[in-house]
Amino acid sequence: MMAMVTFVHKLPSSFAYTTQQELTRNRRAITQAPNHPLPTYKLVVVGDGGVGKSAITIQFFQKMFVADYDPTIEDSYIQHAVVDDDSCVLDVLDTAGQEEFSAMREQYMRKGDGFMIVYSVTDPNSFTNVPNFFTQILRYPMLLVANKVDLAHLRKVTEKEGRAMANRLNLMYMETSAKDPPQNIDRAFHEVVRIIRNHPKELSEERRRRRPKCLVM
Ligand SMILES: Nc1nc2c(ncn2[C@@H]2O[C@H](COP(=O)(O)OP(=O)(O)OP(=O)(O)O)[C@@H](O)[C@H]2O)c(=O)[nH]1
Ligand SMILES: [Mg+2]
Repeated sequence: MMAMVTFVHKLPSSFAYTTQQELTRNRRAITQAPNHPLPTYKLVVVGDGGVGKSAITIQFFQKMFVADYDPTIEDSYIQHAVVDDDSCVLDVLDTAGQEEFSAMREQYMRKGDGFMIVYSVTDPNSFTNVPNFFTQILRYPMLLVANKVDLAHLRKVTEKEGRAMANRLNLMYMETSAKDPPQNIDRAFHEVVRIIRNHPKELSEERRRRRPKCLVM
């Protein structure tokens, strides 16, 4: 296993952007544990409702599969991790896929250091929606995640189609299953960290500057 998990914090959903003071206090407790502060990467998990964003995130942080579907409003998780021998803090925002909870979308699209765009291979609509999430995200880096690959008999979006979409959008692609035994869950989070680490900061800034100030939908 690549991750050395030393602690997990699940922050209540209202916590992430409303009680900044508490978030800062929590983060300080984590980053001040070693003698020097660790780099913190803010990862944001986006995608349609029901594709498995929470299941993926909870499998990564708590090593368990949540079989029930409880639509998310917004949840944050913080955890120490070691990726390629380098320690860091992962601050992960599990977002709402359901439209009625999507009011915070614009804010978190601006705040992430890295994004996972998740779709379900059993849900073609979630696949069709991937480019919408792509164009809403104002910052690279991103990883395209095809989830629920354990449901082979229900699969409607092939690996070939997934890879073609990733190529078209110039994204890395990974197939996952949050169900036990999990497939590629740790690898997906670690891959986003790698993409962030390898991505020149100036490019993100440049890309953001070039974005139109308002989008006509
Ligand atoms: N078989 C299987 N089921 C999964 C997998 N990932 C998620 N599920 C199930 O799919 C349903 C929805 O998963 P969630 O993780 O809640 O979906 P979500 O993307 O967080 O949905 P919202 O919070 O509404 O955006 C749940 O019943 C999960 O148990 C997977 O990899 N395999
Ligand atoms: Mg969820």
